[in-house]
Amino acid sequence: IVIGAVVLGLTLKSGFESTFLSRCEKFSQYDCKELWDLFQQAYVNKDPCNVPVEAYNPLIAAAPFKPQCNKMMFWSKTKDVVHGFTAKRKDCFVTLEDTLLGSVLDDLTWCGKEGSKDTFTTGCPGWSECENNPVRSFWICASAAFADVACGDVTAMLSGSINTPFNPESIFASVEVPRFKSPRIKKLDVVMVIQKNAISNCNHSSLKNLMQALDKGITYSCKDVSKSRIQECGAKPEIACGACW
Ligand code: ZNA
Repeated sequence: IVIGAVVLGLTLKSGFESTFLSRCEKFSQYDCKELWDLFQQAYVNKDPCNVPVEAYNPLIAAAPFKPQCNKMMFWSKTKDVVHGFTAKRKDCFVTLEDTLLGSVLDDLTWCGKEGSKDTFTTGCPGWSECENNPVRSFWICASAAFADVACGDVTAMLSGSINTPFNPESIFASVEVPRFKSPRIKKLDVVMVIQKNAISNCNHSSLKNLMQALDKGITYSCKDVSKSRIQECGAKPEIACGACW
């Protein structure tokens, strides 16, 4: 069958391409085949340690993020809590992973190889193995574009279970916060996720750095909120978004 397909000039879809297209097709109004082609052009036939952030600009231009003022949610080291919440309360917040490109590529690994037209899902460089790897460059490019359209009051969920809740190395600190501009953004509401094992909270010194990094004119607030309260708000649609914490 494979030989027959090749003779006929057809190409078989890889599992990765099928996942990309089926996740994409949940969003109507986009040409998913065109997005797949633009996506591949960023990394296919390239050294997987030499894919710059800008390689994904054409893809993002074809499926731009739309501003959703007062609903945009950022996060760092709180992925599971955030998505557990936003999965149920789409009325309250949207994360990058709720957008077309974010949801299509969330939790996937991919890379190309010099001299090959294929997409690989194994043997790809790890997140910090080399800086310009295809996965890291995509998330930096997408995070920058998502932060560029943020407006009104934005929310960020940070973790009270780590030593440095606002870590300068994180994408949140290095890519997203520097793009928050007044007067487009009025306020940053930090939600510190507090679990039993908490070792930091809104008083942590790294949050002073966050305050200082904010564009003049953006108001800052921080609230310590237990993980159970966040989950309760996720489970009870009758709680108004503004009353969650
Ligand atoms: N959905 C994603 O996989 C993803 C999303 C990856 C990277 C960034 N984002 C954006 S940026 C997201 O929408 C948040 O608004 C921002 C979070 O980035 P962060 O501040 O760097 O937070 P984080 O928890 O350290 O990293 C976020 C995700 O990046 C993780 O869940 C991993 O998928 C990946 N990641 C980050 N650092 C590493 C890593 N994967 C492997 N090794 C690492 N050292």
